[in-house]
Amino acid sequence: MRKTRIALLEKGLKWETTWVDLTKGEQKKPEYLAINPVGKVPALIDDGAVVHDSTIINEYLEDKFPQPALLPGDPAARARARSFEDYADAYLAPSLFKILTNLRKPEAERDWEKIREGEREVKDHFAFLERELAGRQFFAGQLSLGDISLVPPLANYERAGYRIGPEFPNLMAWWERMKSRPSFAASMPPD
Ligand SMILES: N[C@@H](CCC(=O)N[C@@H](CS)C(=O)NCC(=O)O)C(=O)O
Repeated sequence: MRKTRIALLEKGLKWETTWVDLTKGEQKKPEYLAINPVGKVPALIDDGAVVHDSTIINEYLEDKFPQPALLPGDPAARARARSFEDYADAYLAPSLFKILTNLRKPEAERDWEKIREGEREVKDHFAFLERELAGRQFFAGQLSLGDISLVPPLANYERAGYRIGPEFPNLMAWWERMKSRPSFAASMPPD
């Protein structure tokens, strides 16, 4: 998953990828279930340890390879960074899902009400993120796992033809900042 590739890249770590073809159901085959019994990607194998779930993998990377740090030192700032990780997964991603799953369907099968609902929700999320960035370069002051978690959903939003509007200048500037990092291009999915 891109979120994990960005964390690996930001930490300067090397890894080898084995792509699991979800369209062929490879994630439910015994060979993969032996690695991740939950049957979902991604999973990380490191030094004999198997870690799954992209959030947990990134926390593992932070614990095992603390430099460069992707969480601030102060407990309150760490909690703030993690809260944006949670926001990306629990709130932003489900709203985007309403849009993207429908846009992937043939035109006649699209549920436009769902798409519009998703679009409205995304705007509300952007308004929140805009406020949270006031006076900050990154959501928790320094680059963190919180910023990184927001990148894949926003990249998918852009790939679908949407743009963050000029009514969200802090978010736009932050997005350009994230896209200009080498980890953005280097983590691009293969398709
Ligand atoms: N919370 C998990 C979600 C994992 C997840 O849902 N992965 C999807 C791909 S993005 C998957 O494996 N889907 C295949 C399936 O559910 O069978 C994470 O962040 O790693």
